Amino acid sequence: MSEQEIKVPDLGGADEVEIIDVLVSVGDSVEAEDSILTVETDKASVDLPSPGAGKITKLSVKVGDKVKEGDVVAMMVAGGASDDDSSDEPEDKAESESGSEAQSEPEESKPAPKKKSGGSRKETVLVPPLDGMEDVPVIEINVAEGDTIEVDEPLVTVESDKASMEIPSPYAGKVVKILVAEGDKLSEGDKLLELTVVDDGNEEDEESEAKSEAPATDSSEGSKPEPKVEKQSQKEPEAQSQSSTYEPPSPGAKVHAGPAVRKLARELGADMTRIKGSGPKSRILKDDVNSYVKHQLQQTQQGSVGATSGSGIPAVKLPDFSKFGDIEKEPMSRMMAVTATNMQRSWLNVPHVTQFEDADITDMEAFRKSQKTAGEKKGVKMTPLPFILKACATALAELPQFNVSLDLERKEVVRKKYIHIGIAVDTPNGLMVPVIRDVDQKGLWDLAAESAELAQKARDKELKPADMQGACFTITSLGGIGGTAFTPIVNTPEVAILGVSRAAMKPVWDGGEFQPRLMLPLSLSYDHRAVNGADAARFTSLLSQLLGDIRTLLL
Ligand code: CAO
Repeated sequence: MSEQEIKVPDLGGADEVEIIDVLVSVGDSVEAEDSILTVETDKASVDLPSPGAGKITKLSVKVGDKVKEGDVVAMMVAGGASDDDSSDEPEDKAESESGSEAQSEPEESKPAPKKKSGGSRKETVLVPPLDGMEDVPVIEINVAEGDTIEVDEPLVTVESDKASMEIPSPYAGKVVKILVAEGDKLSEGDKLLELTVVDDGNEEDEESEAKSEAPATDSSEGSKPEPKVEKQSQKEPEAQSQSSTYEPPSPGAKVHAGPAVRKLARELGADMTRIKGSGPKSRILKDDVNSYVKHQLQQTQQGSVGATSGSGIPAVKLPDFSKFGDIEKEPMSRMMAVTATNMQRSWLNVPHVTQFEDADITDMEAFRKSQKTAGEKKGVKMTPLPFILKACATALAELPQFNVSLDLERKEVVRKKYIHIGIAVDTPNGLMVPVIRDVDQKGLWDLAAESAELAQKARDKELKPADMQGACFTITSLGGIGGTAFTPIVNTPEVAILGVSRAAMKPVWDGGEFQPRLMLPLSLSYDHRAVNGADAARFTSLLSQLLGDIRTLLL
């Protein structure tokens, strides 16, 4: 097939333009109009398209070169890209390789066989011309002994003062021995590695193809493929945009990485501008990409404690606190980490609104105190909590829109016919929420005994997972500690939570004069998707009414 020149087309009046990106490599199959390279004029960057379908046989330019209309930038052999692809289909080669691997040793010393059936031979890959450079250090070895590789797969990366290049394999085959190490200095003709090359029965075609791809190749002396100058594909931003967990790349951020690493990052949808390179001059290596992706996955699974929240929200950046004074670091307890994840999940998922109300518990407190002796006999302490539990159970029964969970995936509201209420317990190990079942069916003494028992179990780390499951609603009482109001976070998938603050004597206008009344501050946070504001006000008013006259709890 005859070679065709790919020339710079009319540049819309621009004289000389700089190549900012080379989008193909020797050996790549392209379709008509596929972008070959990107140039930048004063006004815009422009992609130069391929004049037809075929295979790139030569690249005469690199990033940074200046070109003008009519300059030849590459050569190609015409032909349908898909047809071409089928001739070097990796699967075909892999198949023939596995079928002939056992024969590789006896075939090794023989000249390359001219036969249609598969066979194998050993090749030594040599360093190709390096743009006139010598003694260029190897900064990365991209393959390992035993790897099965494809034609054009990068073998090693070398880096000069000006550019980094990957030396591609002229053959498909298996890496037998790597003859260089990182840091070695290479010049044209140096031995790179030994390969067992598999013949797939189409050797003549393959040879002529290999020659056009790598003119210096000589199977008896070793091969000299064209090195690939580092390039960045156009498709990268597209791959990155697939993941909403990444911040947009910082404009102008310079990324140092070879094509194989860029390819890997593209395949994994990793934003290279966010990856820290561990190679020389902060060059990004394959391991860096893999570690970054692993880290991102872990954060997503843990509910986002890292670079982003999993909702595209940038993480809080921590300063070096030790600059300001002595510090000490300790790992988070498991409970703290789990609570953090749950809180953040609820906070990010639920549109929260908090409704405030005061309940006049003067009479309730008088009654509660009157029960002190009875409580001592029973060995149970009656605090305000059982009254609040009972009042909440009544309110949940009367306003069942609070006793639901939302299944947004199925667009369903799950209505619960039972009333189980969680109570937040402050323990030395963190917050725990044991659940009291069927609160509506239990008396005040039972509720007092059960809440005290569960709170003790929580503090003694004796709660079982089942003790903390199944709540419809949660009460978090800070009344024993203090405060006038707070905005609790809904314990999803419940849709509401009642915060209780410390009761205080307040002057309350009775229509004729101010009366000293013991007022209990209530803070009801709710999921505004499930509950509307009017219902929330009804709920807290009802609570206030029930606690204001506890006889109504019996009705
Ligand atoms: N106003 C005034 N006094 C109150 C009160 C209120 N709202 N609630 C309780 N008290 C009093 C009690 O009557 C008791 O006083 P006496 O000893 O004089 O009788 C004292 O405060 C201590 O009560 P308690 O806290 O031991 O008992 P409780 O039934 O009220 O609460 C429990 C039990 C488990 C809810 C509570 O101990 C607890 O852990 N609270 C913290 C919950 C929490 O951390 N929530 C935050 C979650 S979000 O971070």
